[in-house]
Amino acid sequence: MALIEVKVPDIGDFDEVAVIEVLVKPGDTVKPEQSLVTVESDKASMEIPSSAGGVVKELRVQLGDKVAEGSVLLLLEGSDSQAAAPQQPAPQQGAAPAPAPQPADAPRAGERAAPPAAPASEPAGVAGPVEVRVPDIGDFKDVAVIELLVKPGDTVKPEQSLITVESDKASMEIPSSAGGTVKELKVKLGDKVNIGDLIAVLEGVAAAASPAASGGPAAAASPEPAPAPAPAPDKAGAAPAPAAERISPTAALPPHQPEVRTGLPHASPSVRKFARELGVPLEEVRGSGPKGRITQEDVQAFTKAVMRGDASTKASAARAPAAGAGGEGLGLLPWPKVDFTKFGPVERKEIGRIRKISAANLHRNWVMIPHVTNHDDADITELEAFRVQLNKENEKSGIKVTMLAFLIKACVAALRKFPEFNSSLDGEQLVLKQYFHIGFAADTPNGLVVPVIREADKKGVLQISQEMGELAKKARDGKLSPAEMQGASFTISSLGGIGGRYFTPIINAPEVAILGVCKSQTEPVWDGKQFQPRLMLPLSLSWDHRVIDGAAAARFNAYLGQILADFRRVLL
Ligand code: CAO
Repeated sequence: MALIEVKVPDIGDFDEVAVIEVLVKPGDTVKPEQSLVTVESDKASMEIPSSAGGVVKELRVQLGDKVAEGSVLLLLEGSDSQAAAPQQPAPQQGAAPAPAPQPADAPRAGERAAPPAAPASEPAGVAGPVEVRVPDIGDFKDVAVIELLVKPGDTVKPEQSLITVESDKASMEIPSSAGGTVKELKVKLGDKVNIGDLIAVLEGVAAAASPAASGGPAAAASPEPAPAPAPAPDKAGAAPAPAAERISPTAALPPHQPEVRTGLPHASPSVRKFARELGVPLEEVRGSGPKGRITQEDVQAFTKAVMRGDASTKASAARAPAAGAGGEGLGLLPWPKVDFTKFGPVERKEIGRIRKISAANLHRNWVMIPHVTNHDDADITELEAFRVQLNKENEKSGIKVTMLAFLIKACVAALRKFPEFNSSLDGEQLVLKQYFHIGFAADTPNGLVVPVIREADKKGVLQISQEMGELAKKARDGKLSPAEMQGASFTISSLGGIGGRYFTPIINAPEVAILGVCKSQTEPVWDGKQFQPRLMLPLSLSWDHRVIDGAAAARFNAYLGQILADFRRVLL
């Protein structure tokens, strides 16, 4: 199957227009005439249809790209049956003129094409009242005035939009054919206008931007509208191609019925441009205009609401957890793309399923929870002696008690005393849990998992040790059930068997705190008279500052230290 390059057809004198919407993606099947992208100049937006049918193989443009006639939009794998007539080259200066736009070429639903300014009724350069009329707007009859963009007294420039009109299929801004001061507006909201209708009277006209002023066809002096759309001058001020040589984006294609497209937000090009400048997603703005049309005031109101915190955009709500891919969502630089092979040999490995899941969760938690970590030390000299003694006594039972089992019990006591550490945030409410299910982070060959000891408050250290051993084995064998990893109200992450001093554990949402533990060491501790060798356990408590304050965290750690120093306090 042949690959077809779909290019931007002749879009009149709109050169270098920005791509503001990409309506298809690789893999999509498109029909001939189906819109592929929306482009926009500062006056109009229009959809560029496909010249053929087929499957999109590769997109050659992205949002924000500037395109002009002939730019390749995408590669299509077409089938003969789907391929439309190949796009004709756009007529060149001096080539045989293409027919003037026919009804089938009128803007399609969703297109918002700005017609060229109608010639002013006074020659360019003549000061005095000038009548600005509705230019040729194709086959649009009786279109409603839905926006007045100027008022009497305003100074307008040639080509500045005066009003927006709308049919049931498209909206367009009508530009001024001259510059000057608006003396009188001859239309009001809701009026129905047609080609040649008077829109405004300008005075103090200094220069006209009609085709006549630009050296275009000599129709300027005529108060009658031009017989066919005459292009506005291009940015460089060069004479535009004669009207008869301009074709609409769809003119190179077989005639088609206008199709109604409901996906685009209902707004004029100037409002779209305004929204884009502010970064406002128009599809999330409620339009207060006729037929739900979005006005500039709607965009302003939306922006104010977001700034006040009364509303958020879908993108901003979704952004934080999703930002891992690039960082652009948080306004950060994109993640560096480096060809590491330039610096030495490398091997690429797929990231495992568990690591992917835990990475996404950890990232969300780190980004969304304002973490603070308090570090402290607990004197576990006596507790460790007891633990060693216990293990000796229980040697035959096969149950090995580690410090973690004591820590679970000690944490339950601290959670009872400081209930906000055993809670979750739910909107405006704090959910205080009356159960004590303690998760513990387990390192497995496949990545990090967090099995849960349920109702740790009702279990003794030996039972907790036994369950922990079983759950840790299941975790390493990849046999933990989802239920065995759910429902924790607080988590402990122990690196005690490995080493290190302190670290910042990431809170396991929707919990609000997590205790990190590192390897205990014998340290000289001053008892008021002399240094004593004491076994000190480093504790790192991370807590959610939306729920917990620093003083409470310091008290929690201090209390935990007291319990670990004298475990009889658990009974109190
Ligand atoms: N200080 C000194 N020694 C400690 C200790 C501490 N705080 N905690 C445990 N130890 C000792 C144990 O007593 C044991 O010693 P022996 O082999 O001499 O008996 C040894 O370290 C190994 O203990 P363990 O790690 O097997 O047992 P545990 O109950 O302490 O931990 C488990 C179990 C599953 C939590 C652990 O194996 C594990 O996976 N830890 C890693 C958790 C993790 O990855 N956390 C980071 C999360 S953030 O990425």
